[in-house]
Amino acid sequence: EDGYRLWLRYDKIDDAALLQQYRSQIGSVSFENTSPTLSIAKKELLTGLEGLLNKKITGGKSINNRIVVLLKPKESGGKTTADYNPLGKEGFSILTIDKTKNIIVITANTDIGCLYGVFHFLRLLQTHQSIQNLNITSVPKIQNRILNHWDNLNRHVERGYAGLSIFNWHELPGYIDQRYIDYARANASIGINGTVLTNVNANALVLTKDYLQKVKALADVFRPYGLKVYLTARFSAPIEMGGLKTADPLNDSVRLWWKAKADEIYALIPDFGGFLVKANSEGQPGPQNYGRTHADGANMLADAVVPHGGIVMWRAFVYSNETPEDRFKQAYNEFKPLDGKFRKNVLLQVKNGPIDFQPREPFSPLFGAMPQTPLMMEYQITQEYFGQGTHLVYEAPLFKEVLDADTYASGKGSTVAKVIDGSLQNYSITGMAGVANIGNERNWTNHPFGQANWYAFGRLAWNHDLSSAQIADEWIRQTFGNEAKLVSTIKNMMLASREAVVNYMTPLGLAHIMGTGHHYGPAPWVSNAGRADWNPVYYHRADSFGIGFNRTATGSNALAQYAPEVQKQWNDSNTCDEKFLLWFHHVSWQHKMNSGRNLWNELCAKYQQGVDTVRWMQQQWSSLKNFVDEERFKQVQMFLTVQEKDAEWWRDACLLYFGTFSKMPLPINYEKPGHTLDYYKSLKFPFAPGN
Ligand code: BDP
Repeated sequence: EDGYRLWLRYDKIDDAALLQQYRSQIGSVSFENTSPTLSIAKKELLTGLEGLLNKKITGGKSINNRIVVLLKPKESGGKTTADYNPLGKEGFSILTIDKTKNIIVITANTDIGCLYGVFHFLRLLQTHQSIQNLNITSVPKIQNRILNHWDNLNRHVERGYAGLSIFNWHELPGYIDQRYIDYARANASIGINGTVLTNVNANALVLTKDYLQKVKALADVFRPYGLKVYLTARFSAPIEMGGLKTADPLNDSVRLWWKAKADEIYALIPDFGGFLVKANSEGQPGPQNYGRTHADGANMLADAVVPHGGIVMWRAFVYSNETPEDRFKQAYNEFKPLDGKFRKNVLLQVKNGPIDFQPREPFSPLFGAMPQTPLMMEYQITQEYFGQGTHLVYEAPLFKEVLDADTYASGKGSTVAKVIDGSLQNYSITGMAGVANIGNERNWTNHPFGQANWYAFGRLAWNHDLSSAQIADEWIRQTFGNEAKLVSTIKNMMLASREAVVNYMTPLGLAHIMGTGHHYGPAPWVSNAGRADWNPVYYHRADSFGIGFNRTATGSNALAQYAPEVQKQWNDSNTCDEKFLLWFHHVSWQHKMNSGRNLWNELCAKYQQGVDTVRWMQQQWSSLKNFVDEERFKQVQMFLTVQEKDAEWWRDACLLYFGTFSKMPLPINYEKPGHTLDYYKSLKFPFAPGN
């Protein structure tokens, strides 16, 4: 059990009674239409059923106990009572149409809808659901559900912790690795319909003729799985590849160059998705190099792809070293004035929080603030700031926390989810992106539980109403098994894990106090990074009075970027949710917390709580020895030991350091740090995966 199969394990159902029941309910399958996608659906359904039921499934003529997969019949008066209108291009229905004969229909307007329906049906069996009287309709809430690979052409993955890139550019287009097919299949099973193949820190080489042939080979593999390919566009490509003197987006030759490039791409890949762009951010070139705005840059690319139906995802992760302005405020300041200035096929891709994928951030103030520009969400699935490939952290609670946050953009209930699914501000296109955590490790994600984050991202992009617990439940049943103890134990671990990591790394609203470059361990003392806003001391601002970043009106006033109701929620240090306290306030070490403790003691308690939760997870996992196969049991066990050590390291290094400001001792009975502060400061990580 090496993890390669992900959640698509179709082993025989081990509940004898249920197996018997399913077997009697499912005898044959029939596909009423044909297409490359429907052949895949058929193969998947047969493989799945034969594995799960451990019996041969026929395509035979028997009418009873049949599963029928069919496209919307062209003629009226077709075979189902399905209502096709709401299903759109990707939705599906699964209906029991004849209770006596026991006929189940999986149907959609499109073949990809049918494939999604087949995966959903198999999931019902994998998770031991009843398949009697089915009446399911499922339609994605977000149109573009996209993985962002930060993969370089030399196969190094920026912030990747699961081996090399799965895309082997050297061998493409001649050699099609089976992994490409399994990757597409896994994505289709959770409704992911797009993939950006290349790093946002882009290399223009991918836009050359030879590389486009390789991209085409991948697109051809992915197409029947409903997975479109996208590329990152390096803004200076017209200079680097095209021999032009400028990349000014208002220059005619530049515009023509991009137009011709888009035409060339679409001639090879007619359903190419479009471009993702990081511009004028962390050293990447962009329109501002020529005195133009982000809208000018995005619109130029949008014009190039629009004749072919393509989109541009323009990143809002932009901040400048030159301005003394709080980094928190910069994306909003930059983009809010551009609302309404983008072409219709541009989405602004906004990271969930205002800074950078920290274990906990308040939602980005851009959400809700740009009613005339479709904003899409960018999450980071890869665990750059979450213990990387070694910590067990289930990210769905983070994803949900942001989706459920209320922007109050149009009064109460204006959640971030409603902003990005377009329902609040009538966006015509919608999207959600996740920075992939996938590599060529045998089990795809290195940590066996990393798979859950890929899974959760896809499921939430399809339906953000699902709860973290529901998604965990599904994933565990498909990935490990259905025994009640197994499911409940793992679920509890997963649901506690994100708060644990917040506690042992950055409790009470701390952020960005990790080591420079590699971003793995704690380094709150760092003050000499290349830019002020890359320094941990910039973020925590600890001094003899207290700790935290004052973002109220007496400080940077970043809070003013939120709706008044949100400001009200956070702008008083006595009533601010303690989860976000140090995000918005510089608070005295003596500040009285809800627990009755002062801030210093609360900080100590939180760090300890983080460590304790990891130890609790270790115990929980140990209790599953007889429920989990040996291989994965050991892997997770070893990783939990690493995680425990790392949690202690974070706790000890941070508290020793912050204690030099608070001048208060660790509470009595507190575990003594293993080493001195100097020791933690001296640690070096020459082989840690950097960027
Ligand atoms: C940061 C990463 C860096 C990325 C950057 C981005 O450390 O490697 O290039 O985000 O999102 O979190 O562009």
